[in-house]
Amino acid sequence: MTVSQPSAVEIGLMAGRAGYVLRANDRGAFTVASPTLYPHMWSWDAGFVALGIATVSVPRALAELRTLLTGQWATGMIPHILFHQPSDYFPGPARWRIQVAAARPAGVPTSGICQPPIHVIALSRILHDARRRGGEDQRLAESFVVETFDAWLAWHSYLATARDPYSYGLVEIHHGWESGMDDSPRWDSPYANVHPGPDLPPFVRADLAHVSDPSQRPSDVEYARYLWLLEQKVRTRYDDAAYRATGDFVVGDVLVSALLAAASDLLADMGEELGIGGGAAGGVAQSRAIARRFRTGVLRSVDPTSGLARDLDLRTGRWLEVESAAGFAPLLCGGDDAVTRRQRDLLLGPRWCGNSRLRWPVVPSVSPASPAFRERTYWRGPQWPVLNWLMAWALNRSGEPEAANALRLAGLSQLVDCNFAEYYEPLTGEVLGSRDQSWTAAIALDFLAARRPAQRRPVRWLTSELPRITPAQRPSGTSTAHPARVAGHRPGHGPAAPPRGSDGTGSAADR
Ligand code: 9WN
Repeated sequence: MTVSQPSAVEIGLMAGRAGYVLRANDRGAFTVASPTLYPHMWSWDAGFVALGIATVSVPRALAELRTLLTGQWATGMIPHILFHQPSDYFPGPARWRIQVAAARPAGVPTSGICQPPIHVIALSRILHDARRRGGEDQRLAESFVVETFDAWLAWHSYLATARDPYSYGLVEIHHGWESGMDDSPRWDSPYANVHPGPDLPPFVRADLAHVSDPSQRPSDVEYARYLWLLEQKVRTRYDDAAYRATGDFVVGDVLVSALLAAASDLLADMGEELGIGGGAAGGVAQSRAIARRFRTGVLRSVDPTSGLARDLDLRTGRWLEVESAAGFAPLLCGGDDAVTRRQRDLLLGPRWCGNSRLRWPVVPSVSPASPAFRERTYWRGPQWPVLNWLMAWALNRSGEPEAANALRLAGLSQLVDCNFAEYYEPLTGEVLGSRDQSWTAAIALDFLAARRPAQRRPVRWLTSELPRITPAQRPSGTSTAHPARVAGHRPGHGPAAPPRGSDGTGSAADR
């Protein structure tokens, strides 16, 4: 059976429906991550949400980031959740008990851990778009960067110091939630050393009430470990050094490190362009130094055999060898052309986006060829549209606009049913987890607004280039369209990397 290409009407509906989802999830100064499962502001969700909203309203996008910064701790940490309103979400403020922490923010209740530093990457894109539009949007975006430059630098410096005290060049995470990929098999080995004590306060999970099938979520055993680490953070009063001395889970995260490196370079670029953060000891120089250290750390983690970056268990000193999408960290931060080329080929090849079993040729959270792959379970295999966005962004950044565009188009095809799900079953395309997830709708808007070269395209223009969609390969079936075939890209024959544009995309501002 061949599924026909989305029509112009479907594409138009997607833009309208994505905007509607973000409007419905808008609570005034912030956007909930999803209407029922995640009724609060999440840190890395807010970054993606802001860049999607910016395609419609630059002031509202900037307001999202401004609200996020109201939760910033005195250490510079941006917490992973801001709890603006009561809800049944668990664990909520009563469990996080951040009143024990001297560095907590005044005003808004928050969690006590963080998430990947995507925010400056989003801000850089918003600035780039606002400049293209000029006028009031440009003025607002530029003054926002000037106003918040130090706050972003403090956030990055927190990660570079409190979370990398020995200058390994890998950001240390203290909880799987800090990776954004909660139950990824990346963390199976370190979590095996997390043993909830008998004094773990009892708990009732709220998340299972919001999904149709509990097996799509982490298990109760996993949840007990998550809550045990939370207790350990509370008992060390959210002091990073004290937690490091006693906590069960301390891991160097390659994806967080790569995002920090990329975001730090972009912050330095913006500082230079706007004439702020100057001088030898200024924010620009600090940002460049952070970028260099973490890029080096990420490149050092690459497994010569698999070509993928590896996390480092800092409790055991062991590299964690799992075929997860985080292994493409070097593609995000660059720094070694040979590694970048190898990663591009891997990403488009049969263990990843080019896998013939995939319903849509977009990056799965775990390779379908890996023994750890579980097609329906959360971060253990399903496709997360935000990961696909990151891969497309990274390909552009490394001078691969055709491959990036193929991921963008396949990603749009995946979203054409307008459910904007949290994640997708990679073999059947079934929607999983929450519906009307804000960051998924935001990604759709950003993908729809992508321009080439240097111009926004009318939405209907897209229909002619959407890939022909076929169902997943069944025993007797045909294979699905792959990025390489869709875009005419021949792995191993991509162009050499051009100089980077100011928003981190290719120099022709092409995505
Ligand atoms: C815990 C909000 C968040 C995302 C994470 C995703 C999930 C939370 C949860 O939802 O995590 O932070 O309760 O499962 O794993 O990446 O930011 O969308």
